[in-house]
Amino acid sequence: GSRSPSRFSLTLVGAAIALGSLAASADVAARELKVSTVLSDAFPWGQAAQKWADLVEERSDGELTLRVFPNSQLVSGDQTREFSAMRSGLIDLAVGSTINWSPQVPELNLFSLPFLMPDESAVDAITEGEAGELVFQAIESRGVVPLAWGENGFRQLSNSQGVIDEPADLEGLKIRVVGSPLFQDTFSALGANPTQMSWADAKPALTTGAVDGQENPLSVFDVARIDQVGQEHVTLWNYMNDPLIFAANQQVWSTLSDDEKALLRETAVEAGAWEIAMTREQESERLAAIQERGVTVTDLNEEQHEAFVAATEGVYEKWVPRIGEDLVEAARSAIDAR
Ligand code: X2X
Repeated sequence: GSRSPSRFSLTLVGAAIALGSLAASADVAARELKVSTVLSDAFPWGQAAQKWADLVEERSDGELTLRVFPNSQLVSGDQTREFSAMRSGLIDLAVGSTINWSPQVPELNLFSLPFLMPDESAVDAITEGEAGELVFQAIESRGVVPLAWGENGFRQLSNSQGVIDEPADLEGLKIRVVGSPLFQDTFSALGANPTQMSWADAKPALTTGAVDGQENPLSVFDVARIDQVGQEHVTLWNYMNDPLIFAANQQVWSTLSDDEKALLRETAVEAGAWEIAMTREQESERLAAIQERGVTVTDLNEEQHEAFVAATEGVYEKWVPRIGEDLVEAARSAIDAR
């Protein structure tokens, strides 16, 4: 069949429209957004950000590019300034830790309440329910748009001095802690001598023996080879879990089209789910690798666990009011109902 004139002109009109919209998108094209992370893509955390960038790259036809800046470099290594920097526009996007953002968003201390979340399903019950919604509202009310959850993981205790299976073993030990003053209180309650410092300063401090111990997820211990700086003892106490949050600066967010917003959100959710699953699956291999390198790994029995819980109860008295009774209650009922 021969092409009818009317169909031909329709095709031309279509082509013109297509060209027009191409030209229009070329005007705002190749927009690059900066993503901040504390850890590089040697770690699941950095891989979460890279996955986000890869998915956006794949699906935005090159209109939107995410460029990942690891090692807290956008805040000169001071990870507790990441949230402020994102709020002020120095950072467009971040995949950040609840601990590091808690100085600006006190509600995020929820996840640091000692022994609140016994297992992974407790974490999910919070992040996927009403409590998670309240946490996202708290972030939003402080000028940042939360998009999705990831996971740094359950934080375990390591030290260079000996096996720790009761609070008394922590007596006088110098422990490197992060971010929120809540950590100061938890480790003081346990009789330790906590010192707050950035991740950038942590390994040197462990190397010189300026501190005796630290706490981080097994993935961080494993990848950063914390065993090589004298940390020969690990206690698996699951005392808190550090979720990651994908988020955007509000100003940047408001300039995006609805399609771009949907794309960023959908890819963040996907990258987060991917990273959470991967981190959890790798946990047993990590443990085996650490043990193979000669690290003593200590599990707590029920009685030992209870002793740590009892010793840190005071942290709740001080911090629940700051976090918000309603939020803590929502988290508790989600955990009970899981
Ligand atoms: O500083 C840490 O310990 C780290 C890397 O786990 C966080 O950023 C919370």
